[in-house]
Amino acid sequence: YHEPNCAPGRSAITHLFEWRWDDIADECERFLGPYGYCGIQISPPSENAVVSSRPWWERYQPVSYKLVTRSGDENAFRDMVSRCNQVNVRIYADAVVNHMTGPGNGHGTGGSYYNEGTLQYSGVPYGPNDFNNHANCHTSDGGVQDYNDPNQVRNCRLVGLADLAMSKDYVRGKVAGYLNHLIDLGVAGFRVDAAKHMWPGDLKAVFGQLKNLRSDVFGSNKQPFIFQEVIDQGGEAIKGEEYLSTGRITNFKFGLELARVFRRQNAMKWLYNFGEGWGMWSGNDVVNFVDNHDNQRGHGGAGGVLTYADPRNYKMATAFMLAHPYGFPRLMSSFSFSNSEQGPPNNNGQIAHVTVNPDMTCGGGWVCEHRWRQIYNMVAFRNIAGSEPLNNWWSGADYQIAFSRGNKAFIAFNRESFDLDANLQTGLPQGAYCDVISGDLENGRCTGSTVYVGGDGRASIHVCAQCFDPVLAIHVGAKI
Ligand code: AAO
Repeated sequence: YHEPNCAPGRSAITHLFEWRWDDIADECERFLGPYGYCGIQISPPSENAVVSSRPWWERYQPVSYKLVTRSGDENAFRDMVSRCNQVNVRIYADAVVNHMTGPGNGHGTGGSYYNEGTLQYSGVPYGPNDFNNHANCHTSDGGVQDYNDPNQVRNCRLVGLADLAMSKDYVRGKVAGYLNHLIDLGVAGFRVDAAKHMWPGDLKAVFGQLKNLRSDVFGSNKQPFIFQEVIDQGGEAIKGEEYLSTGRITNFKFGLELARVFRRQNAMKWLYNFGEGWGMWSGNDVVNFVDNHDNQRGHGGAGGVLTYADPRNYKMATAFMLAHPYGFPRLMSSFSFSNSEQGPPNNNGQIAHVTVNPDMTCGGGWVCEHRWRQIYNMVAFRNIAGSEPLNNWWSGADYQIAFSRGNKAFIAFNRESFDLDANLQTGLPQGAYCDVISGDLENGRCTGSTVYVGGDGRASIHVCAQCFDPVLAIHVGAKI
């Protein structure tokens, strides 16, 4: 479950938060395929409760496993997966299987009736016996109150959401059936929402029922990629390690640590042993990110991460994530928001199409961090760097660092108040290279600054303190 199943030479995914399936299909063909993205985390595809103000979070309240949401129906979903796979871009579905809805009743986005009061979810169907209750959750209100009590975390309600009894064979079968349906449609794996709120043994039992991925797309005997949302920033009873036999986990320490560094609260030079050396899990066990859809808006633990709202630091932290060999990276692609509940850009409740500007950025309220030059060019950098080790580490001052990835790629960062001017070993073959942070290589010409590497691999590196982006990155894929 640890293998992302990327097409060869691809190594990063992006979360297209709340995008429509038809827009994602277009984005695969016109951008993500050509620019080397491995894949996409999509918003939950299962039918959800309709909350009157249409907040983004209604999609985390499943009503059934029918594939009908504001992003599109099953036909649109099938079309998206097949068109994306065709251009070597994988789809990872956000699987919300810990719970169903919060308090209320009515019809979901696919028309299925539900009633949380009587615990009836006719579209699955689930009934009252399929949920945890006071027999195994012992808190006064039936909700998770103390994160230091694993029994509460797994058997009680997360923020009031009806908690499925995944110890039951029937529930396991329904969940596995849902995930297998997505596998049949061609997905490459799953983000498992609220994994910390499910017992590791129950997850093992469910994943044990999963099919292999479609062999016509992925080759034979490939298991789905599974990355589990487990928030472990240290200091709670439940540890990320408990979930490593059923896949990778989301590394919530990563973005917090990088935010501190790029905000100048912890010297950048200490990054020399970033990753396992900083007490994080092994690189093969994690999905890393600078921010996610929760913590960028103050939900789900951990304020204090960098987001698109602080673009200069955000691009630097993202460049570091993509340049560094540790772990598997996920990029956030947001819609802009002014309050933390607000749903995506929409027309009378229908999610609006993403608009693309002539300069490749997005409009209409879609931020599209994944289309920022400093970010998509670093995706290419990571693909080129491949499995090359981190070499030629250099730090000139507390907030000036540089390193190479073998002899394929080189990057330098400056977060001091004075310029970085140094003759550095880049590890690269002799030649002229386009700095892919300040520009693009287009028709053999660099629209940004050029770096000349000598026969000894050394180059004079200049990263001004006041630059628009105080980062410089070169690689053998952008040699002039
Ligand atoms: C909505 C309403 C609620 C209402 C509910 C039911 O907002 O008021 O009660 O419906 O009617 C999303 C939204 C929720 C929304 C929900 C359902 O964020 O607001 O509720 O949809 O519509 C915990 C879980 C984690 C979860 C996170 C939000 O462990 O799994 O809460 N994330 C996922 C999704 C998320 C989604 C759901 C789960 C539900 O990504 O989008 O919710 O499907 C500690 C714990 C964490 C815990 C946080 C927050 O964090 O460790 O496990 O996350 O608290 O409760 C320090 C610590 C850090 C700690 C943090 C905060 O930083 O280091 O560990 O402080 O105390």
